Amino acid sequence: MIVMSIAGVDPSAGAGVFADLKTFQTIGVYGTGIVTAVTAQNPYKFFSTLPVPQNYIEEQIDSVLDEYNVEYVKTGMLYSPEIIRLVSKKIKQYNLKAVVDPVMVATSGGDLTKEDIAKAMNKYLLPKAILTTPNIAEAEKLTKLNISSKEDAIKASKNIICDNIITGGHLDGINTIRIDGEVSIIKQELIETDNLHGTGCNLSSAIVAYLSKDNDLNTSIIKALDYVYEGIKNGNYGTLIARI
Ligand code: PXL
Repeated sequence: MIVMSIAGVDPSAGAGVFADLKTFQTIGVYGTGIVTAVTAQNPYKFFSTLPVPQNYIEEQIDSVLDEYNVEYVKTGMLYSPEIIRLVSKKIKQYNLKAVVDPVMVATSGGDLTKEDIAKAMNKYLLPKAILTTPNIAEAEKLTKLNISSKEDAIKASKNIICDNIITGGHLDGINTIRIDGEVSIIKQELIETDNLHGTGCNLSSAIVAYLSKDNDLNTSIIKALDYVYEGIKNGNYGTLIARI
């Protein structure tokens, strides 16, 4: 049971590859981490981003997969359309089952993407994904629809290219899930907290960890929602005021 995160590094470790590795470890799978970009940030302030050259992202992926047998992978911060293209090429090459967290805007307002990357996500990555996990803002960018109600979220969920969960931290805790064309809703109580930095990252890595432990997609999503919810309650994340 070896899984992989392909994402950016947040040195304060509430989000990004470091956070993913902690989640993999906690759920009991062995995690590997491919770094697409290094950031300088803490939960309160985003300083800067240094993207890793494409050929070196590729070399990291090849070096791990040369030795390790990985079935499930999550992608997080990919930064540019070029990196999105590269990562989708590697997913195809190694026949990986990918959960895509379509990271676009940092909750702290930082530079997580070079430009509008929704187009590249839709064109290259989502057609190869087994699931994508946008929050409301990301789902709006992927679909070009406004989402301000449950009905809007259902419509957007049906419009996204692959199976998806639109997380409901900005929609009264209403998570909209579409698996094999079937839409379902899981409503969670919102918790009053300032510990939400990285919750999106941890949700997608938890889904991958549960999938790798032989849970089906629906069960993996439910378990991952519980895992993140408990983490928020226990204050496991960074301390930025935000919602997944
Ligand atoms: O949660 C989005 C995200 C993803 N990846 C990295 C981040 C953040 C948010 O800060 O830093 C590396």
